[in-house]
Amino acid sequence: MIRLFFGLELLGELRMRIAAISAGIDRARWVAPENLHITLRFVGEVDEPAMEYIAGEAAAIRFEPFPVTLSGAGHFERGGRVSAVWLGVEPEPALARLRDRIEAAAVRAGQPPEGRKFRPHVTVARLNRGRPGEVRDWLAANTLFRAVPFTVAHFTLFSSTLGRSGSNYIAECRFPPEG
Ligand code: 2AM
Repeated sequence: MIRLFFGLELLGELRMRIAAISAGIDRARWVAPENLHITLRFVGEVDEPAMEYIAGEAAAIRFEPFPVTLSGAGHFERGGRVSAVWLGVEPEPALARLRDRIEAAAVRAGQPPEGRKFRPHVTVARLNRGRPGEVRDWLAANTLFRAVPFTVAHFTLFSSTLGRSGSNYIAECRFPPEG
C-alpha cells in the first residue's frame, strides 16, 4: 500500500523564504523546506493498481498555466487546540478549477469523493494540542506575509512515508506528463 496525495510543489526561493519564518513556536514540528507544498487532493492509502488508475485519470488533465500567490497566515484548530499553522493562498479561479478536475479524476478512478471544502494552504508547522496563545505571535508576525507569484504549469502526485523526523514526500509523477 502507498499513501498518496495530489499537490503543488514549492520551489527554491519561496521554500527558503518560508524556512526563514519557520521558528518561534515552542514544541512546533516545522515542515522541512523540501516538504513544503499545497495539497490539492488527499487520496490516502491505495494499492498499486489503484495508483495506476488514479495516475491514468490524472494524466488526461490539461490546463493553461496560472499564477499562485501565497498570502496571509492562519491556523487550524481541533477541539479548541491548535493542530497546524499555515500560509494562505490568494483566491484563484484556475486553481479551484484544477482542484475540481483532480477531484473528478480521483472519483472516476474509484476513490470516494472528498467531503471537505477545499481550503488551499501551505502547512508550515504542526502541533500537538497547541494552545491558541502559543501561536498568536507567529500569526501576528506573518499575517502580512505575501510572496512573489509563481506559475503553476504542472501538478504532482506525491507519496508520503513516515520517517524518524516526520513525513517525507516523494514526487511520484508530474502532470501533464513531461517530455
Ligand atoms: P495539511 O497540510 O493540512 O496537514 C499530506 O499528508 C498532505 O495531505 C498534507 O498536506 C495534509 O494536509 C493532507 N492531508 C492529510 N490527511 C488528510 C485527510 N485526512 N484529508 C485531507 N487532507 C489530508
